[in-house]
Amino acid sequence: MVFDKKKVVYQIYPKSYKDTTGNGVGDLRGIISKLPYLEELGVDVIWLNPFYPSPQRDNGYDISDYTAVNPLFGSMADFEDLVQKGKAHGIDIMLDMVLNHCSTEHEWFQKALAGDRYYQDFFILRDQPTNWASKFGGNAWAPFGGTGKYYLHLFDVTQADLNWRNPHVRKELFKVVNFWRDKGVTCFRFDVINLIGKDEVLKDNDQFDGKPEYTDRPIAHDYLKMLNQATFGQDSDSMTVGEMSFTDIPNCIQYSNPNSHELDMVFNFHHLKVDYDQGQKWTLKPFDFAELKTLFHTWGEEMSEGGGWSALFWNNHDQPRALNRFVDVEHFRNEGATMLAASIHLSRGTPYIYMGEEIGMLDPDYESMANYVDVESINAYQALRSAGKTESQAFAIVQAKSRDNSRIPMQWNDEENAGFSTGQPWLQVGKTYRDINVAKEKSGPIFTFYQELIALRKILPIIAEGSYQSAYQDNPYIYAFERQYGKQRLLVCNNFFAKTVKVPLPKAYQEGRVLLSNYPEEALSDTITLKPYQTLAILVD
Ligand code: TEU
Repeated sequence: MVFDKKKVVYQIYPKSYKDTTGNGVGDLRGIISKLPYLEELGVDVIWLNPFYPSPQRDNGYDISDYTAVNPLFGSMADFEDLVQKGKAHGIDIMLDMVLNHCSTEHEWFQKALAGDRYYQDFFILRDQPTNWASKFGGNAWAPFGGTGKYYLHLFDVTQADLNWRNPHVRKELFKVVNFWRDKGVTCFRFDVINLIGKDEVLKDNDQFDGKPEYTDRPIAHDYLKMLNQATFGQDSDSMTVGEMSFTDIPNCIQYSNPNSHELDMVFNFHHLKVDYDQGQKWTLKPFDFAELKTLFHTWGEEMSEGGGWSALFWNNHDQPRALNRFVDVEHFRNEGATMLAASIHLSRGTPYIYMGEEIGMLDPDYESMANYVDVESINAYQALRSAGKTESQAFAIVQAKSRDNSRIPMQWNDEENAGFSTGQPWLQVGKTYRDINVAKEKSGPIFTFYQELIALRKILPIIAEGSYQSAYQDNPYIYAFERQYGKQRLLVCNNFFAKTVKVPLPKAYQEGRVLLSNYPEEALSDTITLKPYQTLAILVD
């Protein structure tokens, strides 16, 4: 069965959502306590970042036990309660499955290290390392104990890549997914799942990254079909999303077209690299709007034509806040936040909201490196310093780019620690929490706009299902698209700049009606005037 396209997903970083114990770390009971809030917003699914036992070197993406709950976040009984109570609020739980790698503290790795041949074949071991860089800096291979061999870790040195070529590994990983299915979970997010199909022969290459030897290889599609068949493919109400690192459109169509029996939808990150200088993350550059637009149009049209499906998002736990990247937040936070929301919620794909986005949360603007805890940020700062950047230059880059930007505690109210915890939060709260918090924003323009977008999607199939065509391609300020469903047409115009822009409105739309805007409504005529960061959606029935 094809999953329900009317659904909207809300992402929760459990460590930072709501702490009920006072230990400074968010927990499952905290999430349960916020279910009424999430129901009021209108979301259907909550995706939880990993809460399994883990040494927390990469905040839970280094899993040491796939089928248990880290006591830091609560117990298995709490999780079961969350599933039950979630259902009572009309909310399903989406679990994060990190099946490309596990922690070096996982018993599989420990047994392998102790000399067990069966478990050694669970990992990617070689006599000689290649020249590939790890995605978190340094070489991607580390000595495998005292054996003289090396193991592959595309991420942190404590995240060992699993050998999917070994059928025993696949069997174990499928068992993990089925363990959670048995708990009533039907929705899954698969971490960097396009990296699971490593080539048999791994070689040095000029880019020092080995990407072609492990990204989007045909065998990854085969493994996904097996995963689907052995696990969630058996549920009529499943919903799955694959996180695709450095991918392309043909592969994403294949991953997400229902005929392939792989996944329901895919995340890609191209649109969040338009402020990277020469493709490098640890740089500072204003965003390139023309590039952003071309990417959205190309992906939108080609995924639509090929029957693929995208997970649409501006924010997640790995990204600084989109508001800080794409909007003049000092003057137009409300307008910018609502425009960004409409630009994906009215587009073709499933929208994902990252906690705090619905109240327009911002980056924390920390003033010292001592505030940052993320392994990637700390490594990057050191690498920038070694490459000759001054302390303040390196800091400015980390401040703009760190993943900790989005991982700060959720801002519930203007009380101590933003109402997140009565203890010392594991990551310092953002500076803005006295002005920007749920208590204050719930009746404000951003939260209510999100409610409206989510509600519209439920009643208008053109939003959930319509096709995608680009519009006003040549206008340098506007990102616009048309949706089509039977005889209905929807035009969505988004002004990405702090200036007023006028464009002609085609005749057919002059007779339409304004479905939604983030400015007071005006009558339609032969020209539309878009105010700073205005979004305007016009429907023709
Ligand atoms: O992220 C995969 C990924 O591609 C990231 O490396 C991303 O590019 C980077 O964080 C941006 O700087 C996933 C998870 O979302 C991330 O939190 C994990 O650290 C990573 O996998 C390893 O599991």
